[in-house]
Amino acid sequence: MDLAGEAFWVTGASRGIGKAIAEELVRCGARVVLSARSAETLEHLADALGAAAMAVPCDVSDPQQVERAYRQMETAGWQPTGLVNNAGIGNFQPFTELPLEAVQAMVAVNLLGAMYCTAAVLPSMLERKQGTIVNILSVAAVTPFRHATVYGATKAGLQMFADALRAEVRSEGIRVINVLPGATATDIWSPEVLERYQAQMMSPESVASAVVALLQLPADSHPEMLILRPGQGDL
Ligand code: NJP
Repeated sequence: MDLAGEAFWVTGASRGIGKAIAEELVRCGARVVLSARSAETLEHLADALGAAAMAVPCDVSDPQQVERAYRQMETAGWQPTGLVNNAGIGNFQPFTELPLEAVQAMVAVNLLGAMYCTAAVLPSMLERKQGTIVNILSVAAVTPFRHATVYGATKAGLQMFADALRAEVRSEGIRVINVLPGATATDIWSPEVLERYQAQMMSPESVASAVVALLQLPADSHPEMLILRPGQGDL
């Protein structure tokens, strides 16, 4: 699919995998709406990307903010033809040491946030009978890891949401694509973990190029799931 003329809403675009996806999309001719909570960082990135990018800050865990952000895009004539549900947080501790607030935050951002954004974009996609929703999940959705109980549960939950949604909307011309990356060198990891393992991790640019390659497949194909692990496998 030719990405020129497409406009993708990328959540969690201020850094890491989301930023790399936004940059790669622009490089391939698409426009991007950048969302995350850090407004200033987003503005800088939008400036760097030029006329192809617009910053719309929003906290995806707040349904009112998501709705407002979507209306802002529509009003500005940047109605997205694609959504990349990338915003995510991870708190990797033994379950018994995980504060309740951390549990709630992971569910609110990783699972509910993606559902709120999907709910915002779907009606107009259904009307146009065209659209693409990409979910950046995790290998933790399909592989159990110690200290990733709740994180893995949010990703597995979103995976089933997305799979069931695909069954509902694929006949309406909407593609739902799940990407399950393994360890990638971003700020989701603590500086200690990065220092020790970064050499064994993928770069955010590698993940981004895989995501955008899927988006460029012919419109008559529907990639459903990609598992992308580092060359040497999981850490
Ligand atoms: O993480 P990081 P990644 N509302 O921390 C934003 C998955 N993944 O790029 O709001 C809106 O560098 C945050 O911006 P800000 C992972 O689960 C990764 O690694 O300004 N946005 C930032 O832009 C996640 O789904 C690995 O703080 C919110 C971005 O999210 C995706 O990849 C492995 C937000 C996070 O950037 C990107 O993660 C894997 C909110 N409430 C899956 N909260 C990996 N890196 O190894 C945060 O299996 N953000």
